[in-house]
Amino acid sequence: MKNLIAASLLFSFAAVSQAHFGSVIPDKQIVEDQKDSTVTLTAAFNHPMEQSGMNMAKPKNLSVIVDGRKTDLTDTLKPAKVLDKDAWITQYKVIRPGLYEFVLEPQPYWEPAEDKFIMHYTKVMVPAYGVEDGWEIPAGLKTEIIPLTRPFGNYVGNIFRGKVVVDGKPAANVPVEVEYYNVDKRVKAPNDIFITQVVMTDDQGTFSYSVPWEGWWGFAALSEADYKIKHEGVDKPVEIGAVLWTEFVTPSFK
Ligand SMILES: [Cu+2]
Repeated sequence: MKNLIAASLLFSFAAVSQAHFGSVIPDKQIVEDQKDSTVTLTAAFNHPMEQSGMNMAKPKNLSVIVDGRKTDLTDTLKPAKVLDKDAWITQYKVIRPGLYEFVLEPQPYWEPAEDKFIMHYTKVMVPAYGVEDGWEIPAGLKTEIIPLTRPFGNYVGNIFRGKVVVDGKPAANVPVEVEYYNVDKRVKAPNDIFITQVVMTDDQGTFSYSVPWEGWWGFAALSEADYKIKHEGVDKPVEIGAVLWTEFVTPSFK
């Protein structure tokens, strides 16, 4: 009996510790060729390292920011399946040189296992035709990671640094969960503890993480919103996540 209770306790802890990530991942990290200038973006909500998903309701908003100008792409989203769950896809043709910053605001997601809503504001940046300026400029989201390391063109082993803000103010001492987008589950964690890597922001809201192998990595800085949302008539807390995706690459050697 005691063992059973212990086991079920363990079980519930394991469920709680699963890290959710909003994801917006482009099919290429850089646009450099006019003949291959359409970026396919996939928006989903999942556990990237474990490659298990949740259904994502149609996002409230997906926009692209170029030279400070924001264009709404929400109507271009089409339903798709990612890891057998509802996800969203769009294609965006990049014509001019510039830094293209894609930002997604989701609908609140009700997570019964955590008794709260989750909203991950997610962004990814794609430099096009040699222009990379502006990656350090905030997008003006409710919460976001402002990169202190350029969020593209990075080698494996580089340290990624970012500053987390909520309503434009530094988010001090909040956890930043880090996960690898584990395509085809090619990486196996030695223990569940390894699935999500965790760092904290300091009192300035900054964090750093050294990326150990190539691929797309998601950084999710988690705060609690200053408002509640009702679930079946009861006020529930809202986890707001600032998520940023960035790809790290191993160069080829002659
Ligand atoms: Cu989940």
